[in-house]
Amino acid sequence: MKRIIFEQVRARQIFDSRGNPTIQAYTGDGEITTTASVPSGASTGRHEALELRDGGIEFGGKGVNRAIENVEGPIASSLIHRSFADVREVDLTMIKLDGTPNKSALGANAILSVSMAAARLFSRKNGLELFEYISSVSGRRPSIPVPMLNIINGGVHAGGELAVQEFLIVPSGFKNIFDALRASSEIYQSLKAHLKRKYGPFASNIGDEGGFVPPVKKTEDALQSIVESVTEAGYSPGTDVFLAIDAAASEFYRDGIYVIDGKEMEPAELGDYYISLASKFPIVSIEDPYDEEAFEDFAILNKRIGSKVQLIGDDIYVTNSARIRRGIEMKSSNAVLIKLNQIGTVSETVDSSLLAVNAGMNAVVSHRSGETTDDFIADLAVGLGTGQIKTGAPARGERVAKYNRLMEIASGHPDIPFSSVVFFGRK
Ligand code: 2PG
Ligand code: MG
Repeated sequence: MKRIIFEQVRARQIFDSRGNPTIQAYTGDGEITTTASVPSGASTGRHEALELRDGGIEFGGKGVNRAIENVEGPIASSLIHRSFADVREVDLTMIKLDGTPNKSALGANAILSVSMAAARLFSRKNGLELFEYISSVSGRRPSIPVPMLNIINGGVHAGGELAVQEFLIVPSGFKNIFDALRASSEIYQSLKAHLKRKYGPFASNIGDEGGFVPPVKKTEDALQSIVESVTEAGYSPGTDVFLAIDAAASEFYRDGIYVIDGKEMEPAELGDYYISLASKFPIVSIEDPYDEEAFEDFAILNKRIGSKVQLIGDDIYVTNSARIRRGIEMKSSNAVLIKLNQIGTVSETVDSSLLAVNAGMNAVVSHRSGETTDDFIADLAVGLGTGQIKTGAPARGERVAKYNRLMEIASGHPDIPFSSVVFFGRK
């Protein structure tokens, strides 16, 4: 691999898919310039790395001028005119410069924008596609991930009444990404017609991740509509298309109680509820079933259904290796969600994924609810080769950018296998 002497480290403000400011960085060696943009979550975990915002009046306090100043000031000074072997060295330099455990001095958004742009610079400089470079950093064989598409939005991603944040389809029974995404698009369109028929024209309004926001209150009603629209689109629920949910349960948890579907539930009751849902519907994956501190409740549920259903930790782990390690020790889940901006550098994201997969867990690369059209995570998912990605509905520019990039990679590299991920009991 060629070393790079950094000659350019800049940043500017752009808008994310919710219309809030975010940061786009530029890195260059005087010959090539690469850019990258960072996303932003809404149901953020308490232990995520710090997203630096300006506060004050402009943009309701969400300005990113301080993050930009940190890129163009201290970060640029620590990188420019210096030679680096790989993105890992760049990341380490920024981590040391920041000096805090959660990147609160410089901002994880500032650091990540440079880390991602730098990964692209290394890939370009070495004549590699980004996924090939990520694969060289991770040491893993590339695969095209099975997509998980969020087609009904609830929780804090929507103005509806569903407590569960995401209702996803998982087209894992197809032979390639093209057929999987074709089915997803057809199901998305059939769900739109189905919801309009059932609930009227407003039912096809959409939420932050491009999924519909029908006027339903109950988890089961949303799942039922999806199952019916899978069939109406000509596919077979439980054979080629499966379901998944992200409960994002921290958002409906107060003082030991979960408020969901008009009921107040204790952790054990909620566990029974998830198990009954998984027996009624072809659910292969449940994310964040409990609050972000509930390692023990996660473990109890994992013991009950972990051999049949993928149980993903997102807010509980925040892509942080120390928290993932705790989850491994306590057997809290059998899968982790992987988000670049929860931890704040590309190499730490790779390391967290490796930690999880080496412990026998699944790792699912994920977008954020506030996204840009940057398609970095498509390459990340392919280069990590862990077999799954969730990046919203098959609609809206910032979501389809990732799916389109997956198809571009698959077209250009027909030798890369489509993942044959196993969802613990269901293939
Ligand atoms: C999640 C994500 C992405 P957010 O909870 O998994 O779907 O949402 O970016 O709002 O945290
Ligand atoms: Mg989540």
